Amino acid sequence: MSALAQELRRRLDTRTARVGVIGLGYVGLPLAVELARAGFDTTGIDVDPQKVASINAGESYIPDVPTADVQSLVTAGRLRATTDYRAIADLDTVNICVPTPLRKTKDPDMSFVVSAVEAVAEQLHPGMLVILESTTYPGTTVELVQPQLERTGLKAGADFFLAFSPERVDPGNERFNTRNVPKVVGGTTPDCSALAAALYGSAIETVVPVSSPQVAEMVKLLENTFRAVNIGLVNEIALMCDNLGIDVWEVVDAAKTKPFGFMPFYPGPGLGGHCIPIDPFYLSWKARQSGFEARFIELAGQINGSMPEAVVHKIADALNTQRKSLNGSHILVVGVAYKRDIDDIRESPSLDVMAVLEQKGARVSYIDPFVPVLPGRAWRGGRDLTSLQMGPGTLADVDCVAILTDHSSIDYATLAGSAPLVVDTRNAVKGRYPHVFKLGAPAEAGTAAPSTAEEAA
Ligand code: SAJ
Repeated sequence: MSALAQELRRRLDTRTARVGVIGLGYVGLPLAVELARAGFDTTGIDVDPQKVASINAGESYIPDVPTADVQSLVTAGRLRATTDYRAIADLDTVNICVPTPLRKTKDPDMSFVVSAVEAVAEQLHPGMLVILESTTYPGTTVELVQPQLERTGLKAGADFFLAFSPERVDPGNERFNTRNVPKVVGGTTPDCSALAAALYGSAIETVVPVSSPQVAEMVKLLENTFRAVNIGLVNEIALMCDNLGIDVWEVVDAAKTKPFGFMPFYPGPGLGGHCIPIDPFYLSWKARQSGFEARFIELAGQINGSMPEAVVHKIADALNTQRKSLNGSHILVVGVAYKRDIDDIRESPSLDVMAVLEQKGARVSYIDPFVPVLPGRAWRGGRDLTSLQMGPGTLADVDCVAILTDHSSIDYATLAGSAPLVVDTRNAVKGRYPHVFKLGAPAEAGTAAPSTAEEAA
């Protein structure tokens, strides 16, 4: 190891290194807290003055980070936050945890990473360790970040140290957290890998060094593409089962009894969240740059993207059994968050379903205990909505209940018992009822309304 690397290693081992985290969201804040808890003097940096003020007031705005933890670390002088990027000049290490969204064209939007790296470059000094955590296409660290930093004249691996380490934060997961989820890390040189591993090793139980930043970047994309493709597969199986009159939920439950070589995924109204719908397109974009067409990713995207329309058709078909049209019907959507028991509506397929229902003339309302208000621009319905409360009168003028996200706190048996019609996309209603239509399962016999007066007689 060079003298610079040895000195940084000493500071890491003795917890005297001054560490920093850029981007204090659901990834950055938990990481900053773990580094401060490990004994480092930790500085959080964010463009949002509200986040900075909350942290310095000892308050957490991330549900997975207890305010008490922030309070005690700030009081101990171990954690602070600032909007001033010049603070980087005093840091020995900095982790970049800023968003990497997709543009409308499904191309990567690297603007947040570029501006964060630019800020680091302005303050870069010999002996610094820079780690990118933002999910991105393989090659970002070496092809984009390294040249941007080396324009200072300093060289990665010799004057400063550079690595990539994918974030594996699963918001709301009570079992897995920043400390106990293994951390993959790949440096541009062996010294870079060793120093990044030493930093994480101080705060995280298991560190998994890999040979390069590209491998580490690809690990994350494989993890999330695996999910997107398998969700797309089970959604296609559900559409097949709809046609074949087979209950896909029963099929998956039986398939998961296989103790090896199988992992259950479940059908749904589409693919929401800020990871799974986004990350695979970073990979397919990069593959396309080298002339390779990532067909699984594109196909999964098409299937998952078609699910909201499939759900609307299911609702129309269900109304049809009661001689009702979508146009003019009141549809109560249950669950607008993108997955169970969280309040995040980013990319939620529920919003797509609601927008299409509105376009087709249905009157849309919703219930979601985690999302009290829904701005019109969020669901493209042109008006702000507020979550209804479940009560005796709630369903009085409802023509169909559409269960799109199956929050645990809702009593689906009572809901199904008092609703005239239910479309269930999450198998939330246990059992089979003539008026409950499940995604990927046959309607119960005897549901068709009488088609002639004689039959009705
Ligand atoms: N979904 C299905 N069927 C499934 C699983 C998910 O329709 O079987 C839908 C969800 O409803 C949601 C979307 O897919 O709309 C994404 O769900 P997710 O369970 O993948 O949850 P995310 O988006 O919060 O993914 C995160 C990811 N974490 C990181 O990227 C660090 C992912 O890697 C995790 O595996 C996932 O949480 C998790 O396991 O909870």
